[in-house]
Amino acid sequence: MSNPRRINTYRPERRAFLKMLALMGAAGALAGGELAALAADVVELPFANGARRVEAFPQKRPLLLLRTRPPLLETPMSVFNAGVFTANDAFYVRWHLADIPTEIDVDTYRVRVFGHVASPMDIYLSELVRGFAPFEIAAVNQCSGNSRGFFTPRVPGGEWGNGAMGNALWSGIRLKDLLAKAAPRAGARFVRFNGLDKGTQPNTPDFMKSLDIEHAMNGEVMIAYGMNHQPLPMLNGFPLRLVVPGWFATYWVKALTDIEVLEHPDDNFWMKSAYLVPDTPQASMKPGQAGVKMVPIGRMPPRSFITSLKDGDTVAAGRRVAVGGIAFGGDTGIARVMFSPDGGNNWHETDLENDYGKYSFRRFNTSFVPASKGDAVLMVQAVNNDGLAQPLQPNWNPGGYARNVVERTRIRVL
Ligand SMILES: Nc1nc2c(c(=O)[nH]1)N[C@H]1C(S)=C(S)[C@@H](COP(=O)(O)O)O[C@H]1N2
Ligand SMILES: [Mo]
Repeated sequence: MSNPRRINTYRPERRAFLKMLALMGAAGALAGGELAALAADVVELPFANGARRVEAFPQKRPLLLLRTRPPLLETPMSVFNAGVFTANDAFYVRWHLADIPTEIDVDTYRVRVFGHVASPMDIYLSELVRGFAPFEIAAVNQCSGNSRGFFTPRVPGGEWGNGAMGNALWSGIRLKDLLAKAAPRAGARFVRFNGLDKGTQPNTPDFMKSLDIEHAMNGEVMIAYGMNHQPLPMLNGFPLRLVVPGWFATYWVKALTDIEVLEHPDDNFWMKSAYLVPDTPQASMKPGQAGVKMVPIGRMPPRSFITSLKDGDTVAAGRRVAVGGIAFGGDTGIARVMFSPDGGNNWHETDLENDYGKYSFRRFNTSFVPASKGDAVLMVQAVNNDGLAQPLQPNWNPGGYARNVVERTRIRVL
């Protein structure tokens, strides 16, 4: 078993990070390697085989370890109670292929724009950072398989709890501006993205994702070099990653090096065979159901989570209890978050905090007075600005994707 702390060498990583910070023109001191110790070295997620060791990887505080190589690291739910933006060192990590970048030379790193364009180009980091108008957006990065561990019947894949998500302020440039410079030719239909990571076997399909050209050019899809005003952590795609606001993170290609304009649909493995969901409401089907049309996963539905209380917490009968949490609308903003203190019998609307834009987490607050002693089930339901509400029943699909059922927090009233 390899030592996870050794997958990355400390010095080159730090030097590259500082160079990138200088390139971004960021001022001020670095928040130096703060390791917020968690109480336990093992966390129990509430499903079968849910025990997770807690491990610190480079530039990361201890996170829930699902797999070492390539790393799958989950953010503990307590982090989401600390603020509306997820700290970079607590942000979850997901890679598919074992050969991930561990060192970057900021001076020689280049992005290639090629394919069905009039002016193919190779662009250095410094040109990309300085040569285009800066752009910023707050957006939730959520793995398609977030919460897969709760699927019943279970499905194969990374058995995440609810922590394969995070919210950051992304800074960089609009993809549209870079593509315009390369001048897509008539007939351009898709844009495919590839990063530095590779499989260890010659026949492992390289991880590539693509978007419709209209989507790629919508002025919101961006190439980010900053995450919460710091360079991206190496494990989150340093020095550049794609950000596709409102869409599942599978499209948010990390360590981005290749942007290829295509005239035809992309039939590479990661588009054609992986990350498909039923073309049904809530991407839901019955286990074993035949003849279901499958389509590439895309935009996110709304979700919400109580973060101020967790399963098993105790409160006092007759005393007002504050309840707070986070919600996001998916590909549009949050209209409201409803709260039920009694397993769904009564509901009331919560107060929403600051709005950081329609793709961001939004904090909500409310309170209730538990009348009687015993077990209580607290529920929250987000409704987005398209009128889409979280379902009361869980959806199911064989990939374990896009779970967004109304969550339940079970507490005890003493
Ligand atoms: N180059 C590259 N980019 C990638 C991936 C990958 O395996 N390789 N995985 C994608 C998936 S499925 C997810 S969920 C997100 C995870 O982003 P994070 O590790 O920054 O949290 O990265 C996406 N971008
Ligand atoms: Mo993912």
